[in-house]
Amino acid sequence: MGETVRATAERIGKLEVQGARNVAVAAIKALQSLAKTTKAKTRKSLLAELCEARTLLFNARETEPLMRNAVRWVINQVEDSDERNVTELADLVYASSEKFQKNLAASKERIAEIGAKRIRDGYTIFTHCHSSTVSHILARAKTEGKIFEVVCTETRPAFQGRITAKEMLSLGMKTTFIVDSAARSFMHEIDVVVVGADAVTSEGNVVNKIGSSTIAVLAHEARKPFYVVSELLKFDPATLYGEYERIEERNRDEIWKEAPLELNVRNPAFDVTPRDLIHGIICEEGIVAPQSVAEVMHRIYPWVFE
Ligand code: RUB
Repeated sequence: MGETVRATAERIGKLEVQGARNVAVAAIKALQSLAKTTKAKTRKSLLAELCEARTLLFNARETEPLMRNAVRWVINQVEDSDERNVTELADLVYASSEKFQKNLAASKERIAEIGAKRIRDGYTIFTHCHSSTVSHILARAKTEGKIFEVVCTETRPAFQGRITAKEMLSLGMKTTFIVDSAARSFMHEIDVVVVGADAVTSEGNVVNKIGSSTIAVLAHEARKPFYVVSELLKFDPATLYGEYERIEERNRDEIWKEAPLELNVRNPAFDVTPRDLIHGIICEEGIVAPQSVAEVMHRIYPWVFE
């Protein structure tokens, strides 16, 4: 087992790597370094190492179907191959990871191209947490010469909103930073809400950073469009077969280190935004209704259902 897989899983668990895309990329990069350093002598032992890596990575964070789909796909390439030579198989792991990352990068560009069209001159865009995909859309719109402002929440308890705020400032965007509980006070001043996604279920509901569903309700109340930006591979196939997407519950210390011990402190990392509150899902295939995501998945990524 390459130490890097263990180290990567730990970094993911500690939020040193955050955001679904970054988590997925870190995970398959760890498989690449496993492929480079493996001492496995047989196909069977390489597969055993890969399976151990899969368990470590899957357990790093619960609500990460993009990472699970990515790792599964890479390992499937080895399982489906008739190759017996370990060096060849290790090369296959490396090349497959590379291919997956290229596909992910292409999706990101396509999403940015599509999403940027929804941003008009003079808009104020509301976002929550830090989504590298949302940031990329905003950067693209800016490059296209659009003039707009961003309002972002700080995103308690881990303050990922600060990453977004700094990114927006570095792009030269006029940016307003608010506490999460101020969302309703600002909803009337904005034009559109755009958030990322960690998971999309078969029914078209979206799992994203805790507070996203509250913001969706507020957007609905204020009659502002609420868009979710998501690569299709954030779809969780297990939800099609009845599983609920598991919501990661993090350590209470993230909220209040010195909290009285008898106090029940809860720290769910994500919540579920029901599809009825979502205007559209901006993905690499276009802007789709949440209800259509499963169908689009079947068409574009049939292997996810295998
Ligand atoms: C991050 C978060 C992001 C999504 C999408 O949560 O909820 O909106 O992961 O990000 P955390 P991306 O900080 O707990 O990982 O678009 O980069 O995949």
